[in-house]
Amino acid sequence: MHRKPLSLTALFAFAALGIAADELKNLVVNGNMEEVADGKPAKWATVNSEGGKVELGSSTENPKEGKRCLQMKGSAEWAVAYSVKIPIDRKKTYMLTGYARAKSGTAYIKIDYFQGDKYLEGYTPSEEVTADNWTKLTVTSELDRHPEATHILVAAVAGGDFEAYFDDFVVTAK
Ligand SMILES: [Ca+2]
Repeated sequence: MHRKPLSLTALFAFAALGIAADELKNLVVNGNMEEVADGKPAKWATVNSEGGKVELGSSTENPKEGKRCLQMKGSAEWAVAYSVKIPIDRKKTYMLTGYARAKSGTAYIKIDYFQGDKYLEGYTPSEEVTADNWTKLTVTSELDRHPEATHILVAAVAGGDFEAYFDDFVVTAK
């Protein structure tokens, strides 16, 4: 049987798909919270305000996506679970989407700005969630406000007497 070689049009179509796939690649390590280490979402760590406490866990209770989500339980002015840092291309804009629900207390997500390992004391928050319904949250990077930033990370934030759940964090660059 005579087979035609791939047409140029088809090759261009494949190239365009390659570019689209790259742009849509999720830059958050374990953003879907499916990977677990020591009973917690792997590659996520916590910090909290002075005098507060937070327990980080991997929960199978009503995840938004897949089989697991990130759980934060505790009491604090604020408690943060943060991702591995993402090196940035300053010519691009970074879009974070993620889901949160708060059984108690408050929950939101944010982008933090870093110069190497140094926190630039700047962040961009999403809307706040105070209900136990999965809510899609969106944050767009503001690199022009942080001219020294070389990295970002994404974080889940809970406050008050909280039991909050987070899932499906995705960062894409455009
Ligand atoms: Ca998940």
